[in-house]
Amino acid sequence: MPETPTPAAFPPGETARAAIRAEARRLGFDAVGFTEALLPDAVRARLDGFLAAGMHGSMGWLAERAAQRAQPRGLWPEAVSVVSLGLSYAPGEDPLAILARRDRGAISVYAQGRDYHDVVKSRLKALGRWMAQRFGAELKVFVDTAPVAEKPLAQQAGLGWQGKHSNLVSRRHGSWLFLGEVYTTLALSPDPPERDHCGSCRNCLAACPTNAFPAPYRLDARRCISYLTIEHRGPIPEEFRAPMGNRIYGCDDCLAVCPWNKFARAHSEPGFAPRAALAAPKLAELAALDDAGFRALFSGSPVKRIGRDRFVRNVMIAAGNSADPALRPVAQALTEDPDPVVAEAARWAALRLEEA
Ligand code: B12
Ligand code: SF4
Ligand code: SF4
Repeated sequence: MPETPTPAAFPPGETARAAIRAEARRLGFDAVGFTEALLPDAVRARLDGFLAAGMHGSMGWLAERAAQRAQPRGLWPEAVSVVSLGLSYAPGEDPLAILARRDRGAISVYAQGRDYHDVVKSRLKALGRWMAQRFGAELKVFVDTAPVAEKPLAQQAGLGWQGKHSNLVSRRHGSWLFLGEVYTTLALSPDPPERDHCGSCRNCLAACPTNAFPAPYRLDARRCISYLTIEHRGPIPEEFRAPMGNRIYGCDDCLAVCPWNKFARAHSEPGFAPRAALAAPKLAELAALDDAGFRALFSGSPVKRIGRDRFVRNVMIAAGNSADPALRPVAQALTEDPDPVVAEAARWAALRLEEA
């Protein structure tokens, strides 16, 4: 375990904690907690187990920087404390209702508004600037993409616990928190970690359309629709195509069935308001997108990063599952697409629709 470095500013104590918490709230964060920049060896062991089993699929970047991910001081040796922050994106309406509208595409709640990376990052930077000015501390801010174990840190900082679906669940915000962190040289006394409140519930495990949970708390990402639609390049394996239904970007099923969501109030972040065009888009219109049309429709949205080809591949799987005869010529038209993966998915869809 790395040694504790000497903090730059010592000891700011409770006043600093209260001030940081107040500033984070003022900036719009819904959850704030503090923890030492040190994770138990169990986090590394679990990550190693996940990687050794190949459950990360093609996300090689998870393996490449495992030591930095599993231990904050592996990434930044000077880090003393971590401020863990949560921003709610709890939907105002049932996120699973769209699954019954087979001629429409289901885009995960988190991706229907502005890209959360931008929204969270700008607030983290504002908090970081304020902390640097106020306390003269050094700091670094992260959201999602850095090698940081965001969920174990958030649990340790008391924001919630890693539920059986493996995401962080909060007693106040349910499964709907985005996470971000400030690593700092400031010594801040830690909050008590949150304990597990899943009890005997198994809702999320039962709800998964692709049986992606080999055991409670363990996710085989290769089977997860979120991975298949966002991270996975190439053809989607046959066994997952029908269970995908009309999910074309991400998946909310295991999050949405969590009983702790009933305590969550709908978020009030204007940036996360669903864009009208992304709440229930018509598959026929999405299938017609070329590169320029795709970039224009998804400007400022996280969907943009998967590119037109991967996106239209997903749309073709949803079309094949739609049983909508009007989508047959749409699929047929894409069987000659210059992208071979799109063309193959379109042939599959056209055949399914013919059989239907
Ligand atoms: C890789 C990744 C993915 C992958 C893999 C998901 C996964 N569960 O790891 C894929 C693409 C599938 C994915 C999907 C989603 N993701 Co994602 N993802 C990440 C990322 C970048 C890294 C996560 C990671 O380290 N995974 C590696 C595995 C090994 O870690 P783990 O889940 O913690 O697994 C541990 C448990 O299995 C645990 N374990 C094993 N046995 C036991 C036993 C007990 C008792 C316990 C407690 C734990 C435990 O040990 C493992 C290793 O630590 C994080 C951001 C970050 N930097 O942390 C976002 C992040 C986890 N994702 C997020 C979101 C929102 C999603 C989606 C909901 C998006 C969507 N709607 O489609 C889905 C949810 C799918 C799911 N059920 O997890 C949010 C989650 C917020 C939250 N409240 O937790 C994060 C934190 C991004 C953010 N900054 O907000 N994601
Ligand atoms: S996001 Fe969907 S596919 Fe992935 S584990 Fe949850 S329910 Fe299963
Ligand atoms: S649905 Fe149930 S088992 Fe899954 S995370 Fe929520 S409380 Fe835990």
